[in-house]
Amino acid sequence: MESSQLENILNVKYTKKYDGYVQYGTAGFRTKADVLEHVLYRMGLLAVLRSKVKNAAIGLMITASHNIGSDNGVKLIDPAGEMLEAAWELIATNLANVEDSDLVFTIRQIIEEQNINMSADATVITGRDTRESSPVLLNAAIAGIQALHGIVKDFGIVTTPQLHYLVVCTNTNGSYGEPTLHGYYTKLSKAFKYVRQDKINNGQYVAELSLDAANGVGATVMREFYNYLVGTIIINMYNDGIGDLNHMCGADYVKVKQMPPVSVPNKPKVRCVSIDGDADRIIYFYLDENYEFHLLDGDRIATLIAAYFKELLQESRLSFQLGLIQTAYANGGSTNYISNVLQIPVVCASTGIKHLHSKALEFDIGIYFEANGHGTVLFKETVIQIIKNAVINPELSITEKTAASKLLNIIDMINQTVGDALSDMLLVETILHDKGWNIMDWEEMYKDLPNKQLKVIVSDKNLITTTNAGRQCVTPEGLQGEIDKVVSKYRNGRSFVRPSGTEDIVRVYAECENSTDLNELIVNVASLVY
Ligand code: NG1
Ligand code: ZN
Repeated sequence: MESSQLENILNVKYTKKYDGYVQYGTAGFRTKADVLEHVLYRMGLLAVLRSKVKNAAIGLMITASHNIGSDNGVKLIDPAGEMLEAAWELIATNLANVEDSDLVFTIRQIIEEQNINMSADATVITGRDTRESSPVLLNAAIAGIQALHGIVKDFGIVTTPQLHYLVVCTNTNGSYGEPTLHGYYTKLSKAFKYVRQDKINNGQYVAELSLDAANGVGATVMREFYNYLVGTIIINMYNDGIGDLNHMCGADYVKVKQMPPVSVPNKPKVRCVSIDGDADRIIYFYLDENYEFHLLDGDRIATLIAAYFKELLQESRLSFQLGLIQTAYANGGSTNYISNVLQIPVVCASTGIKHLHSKALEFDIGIYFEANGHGTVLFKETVIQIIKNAVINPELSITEKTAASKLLNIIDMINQTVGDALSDMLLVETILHDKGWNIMDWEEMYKDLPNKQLKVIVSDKNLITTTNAGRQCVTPEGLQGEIDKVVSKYRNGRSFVRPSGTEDIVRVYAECENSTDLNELIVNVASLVY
């Protein structure tokens, strides 16, 4: 299509019916589902342009992750599985908000500014979660893609990480994996089975867990995935699709409220897992014999992985530079443990997965996790090659080769394209199995500092700006000084405030040594923001 023949992209069905401003934030557009139809249509158009620019397939995922069921959202996935490039977030925001009368002009402007060859091919890989509004929004996106003659490859109901996987596999001609859901299930489950061999339980480890699927897409996908895992682990699924999405369940609820989700039986010492509405976040929890709740969040998962990799590298006598990436929300207890006990470099990145992902790429093996349970591990291609060579090196001992071969299989179990709750769950289960640990053994690695998060509703969250990975306020002037004054009164106290990138609120985080001080600390800091 020539840029001069764009008039037929005006589609009366998808005219702009909402006057409010929508913004492409850290997780794409996310708002009330009923104002999104024109946005999805326009994102379909934009995905085609992006595909032409990159000369590769682009992903388009319809989900609002852990938000309530009446919300929805869309995000575009770049060719290597990464989040959309920052400059295009601004283009997306502008395109979503222009009046219908300016739509053709704006598209033409993007084509010119980005120097897009309109005769190039374009492929958009689409997927959606289980929200009621998702099919209608998918149709809008497909109409947009087709209006610019893009090819649609729709995978229907998928988790966000599955869509990232499909994009990467498509763009690497299958070298990362087969670009189908069957390919995804096979790759992960084969590696999982290999590492645990035929041993079902091991020491304190019992191959049975409870999964809170947040009534989301994770439940649908897990039912299918389970067929590939039969005989290795028992997964008892709750919140598996009947109840309200993310309502009193799911990883975000359990992490923020620090309490168990509804519907999961209150049985002490049972290993429980909560994932979120699009299955890219995961946290573990259990109740002790006094029915007290214990949370093992993204920080715990990251430290478990880091410690295990360190051991495997020592056993295989391979030497790579390991690094761990956290955000300001990481518990101080975990950061101390990683630096002082594991002696692995820790980097604090800004909140939002793209920031962690890019820092992790700087290491041979970069482990990144947000405290909320979103994360994965990245391996440099050279590292994978060295491990592959080690597995077949006749000069290595059996112990060295076994460790190298475990590492190689673990790499296959990990969805390196983005944080993936189901892949991360298999990884944690593999480590616990190999170590013969129950969930209490895992928790004993280090002590978390008591911590809390609050959401504060303010008239304009953007009045607060921050620096130093969100840990210090720049504006309003004087606010940071006030926060420091409050925090200094508490032993091992730490607190910060930052505007959320996904909700119209300001987040307040606090931790300190004494749990009885915690409420006072966070309330005092929150009161500075009102
Ligand atoms: P915001 O709303 O910017 O705090 C939240 C999470 C991020 C990330 C994004 C995207 C917290 C404190 N923040 O961002 O970690 O996951 O959503 O989903 O959990
Ligand atoms: Zn999510």
